[in-house]
Amino acid sequence: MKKRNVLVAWTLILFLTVVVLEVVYTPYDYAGYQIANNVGEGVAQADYPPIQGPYQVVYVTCEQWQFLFSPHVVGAPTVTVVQAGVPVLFIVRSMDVTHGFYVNTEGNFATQGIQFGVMAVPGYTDFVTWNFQPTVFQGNQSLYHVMCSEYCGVTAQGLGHPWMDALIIVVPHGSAGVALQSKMLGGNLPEILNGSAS
Ligand SMILES: [Cu+2]
Repeated sequence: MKKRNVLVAWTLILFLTVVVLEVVYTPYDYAGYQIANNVGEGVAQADYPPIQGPYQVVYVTCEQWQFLFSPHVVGAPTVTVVQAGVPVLFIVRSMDVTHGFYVNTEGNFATQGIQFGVMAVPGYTDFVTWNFQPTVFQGNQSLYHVMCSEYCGVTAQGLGHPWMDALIIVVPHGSAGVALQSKMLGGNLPEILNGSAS
């Protein structure tokens, strides 16, 4: 092999390695990500921002490679439904390795309106509060996309960290919203917790 070809080959290998690492390790690299919304990498317990209750309590179990909600949509454990205007207390646990429970508005990452999240550290109970506002309803619901923001391993296509996602459906405040929420959740409404989580 000519010296030049060896150089070209190694340059290509280095370039591809950088690209692959960048794609795989992009927990906080999404376009539009705002550092001010970060609860802090490595934070085991966090509530950002500290919002007063009463809360709708949603449990999130993180595991390779999915987020499981309780309560959740009937037949869809990775989808939950919350009511706008009532703060949500997400209680987040990991069953295996460290994951990141990271929420943003659905759609284009460059135009996303909010991002918030919390680390899911094995052995800890982590929590984060958020008051979903009824701002972007399409029909009678708005959608928030959840993804894992901590590299947590990879396997074949269709599994692994890059495909670890979930969905939060926000319904309007009030009795009509609650009726819809109850219908989607099969009657299992989130428990309501009074007080402050901080
Ligand atoms: Cu993960």
